[in-house]
Amino acid sequence: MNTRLLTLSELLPENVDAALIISNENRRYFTEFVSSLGYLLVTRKEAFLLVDFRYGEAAQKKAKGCTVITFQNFSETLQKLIRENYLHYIMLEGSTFTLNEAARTEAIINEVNASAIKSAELDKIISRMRIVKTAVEVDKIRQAQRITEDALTETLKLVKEGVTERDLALELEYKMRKMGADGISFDLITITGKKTSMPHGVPGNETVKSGDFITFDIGAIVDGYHSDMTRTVALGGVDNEQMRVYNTVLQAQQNGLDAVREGVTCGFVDEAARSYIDQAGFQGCFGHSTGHGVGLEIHEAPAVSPKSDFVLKSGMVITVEPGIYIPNKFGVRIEDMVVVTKDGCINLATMPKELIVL
Ligand SMILES: [Mn+2]
Repeated sequence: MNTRLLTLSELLPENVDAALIISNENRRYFTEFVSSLGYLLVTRKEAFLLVDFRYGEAAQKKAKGCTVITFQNFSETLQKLIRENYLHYIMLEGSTFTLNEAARTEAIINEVNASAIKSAELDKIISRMRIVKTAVEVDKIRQAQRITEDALTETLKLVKEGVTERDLALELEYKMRKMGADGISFDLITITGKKTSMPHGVPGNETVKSGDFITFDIGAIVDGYHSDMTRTVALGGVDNEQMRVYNTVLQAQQNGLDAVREGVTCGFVDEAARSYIDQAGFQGCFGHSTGHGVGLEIHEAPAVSPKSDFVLKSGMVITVEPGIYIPNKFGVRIEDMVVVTKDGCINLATMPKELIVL
């Protein structure tokens, strides 16, 4: 077993003999092998990666720290492993098995007189491991962030009256992939005008117009690791109200960033950003959390949400992304991704945040 698998096997609760993992991200995290289907069985002594024929050869070559088994029949293979390794209690991942998969897997396990434990415990154990990033992981996130920024810098040159939101999203994706990204972190958000009041608006055929805000909430993936950044820019110019909202979000975001350090709660960071927005008279206009963890998934622990008592630790990667959204008018969001340190944070985003007017 490799270090991560050993750690997991040591963290298994006393009454548990093995963990059965099916999440793509978790299989990748523990074995470094990428596939869209597979099962990772981790006992106290050994780890087995079960894949079908499509992945057999590649898994033999690339999977780390585990014995690769290419199965013809998953049920028979799992039951054989349960008997040979004297497994009685097997924990399933609570958040990735569908109801159908859990029922089917439990039936397979029960047939050989073993029990499936269905709870959130295994997910919590793995989340606690993944939440603190190694230097290697941070480096991948940083590379993804570099690509995101370079692609946005290039794409901003194309912003002019008449360009559609869809075109901006496509240009960004093309550039990110050209620059070496595995893909995009999520469906890119490139929205303009009134649509910017919808935090997760979907790019359509609307065109960029002078006097409008344009929100870019974008990210790339490098070696499985995501980046996440939001910038709001304007075309032509902005009025006083737009400027006031922009500067309020900018200061709230700075207050959020200033609050980040090891030992503070996520609720403290959220409050630092949120209270500034509320005090500026925009109560009710910031209806989402201040941020979230980023890694092998675009949204992972910790949630930087109101009143959260979760305590930040060095090496966690989180976003700080407050916004103000005024329905039927416009919205502004500014988002950076940071690594938590002992006395503050390292901002992985280097792109300017003063309002860019194109
Ligand atoms: Mn985000």
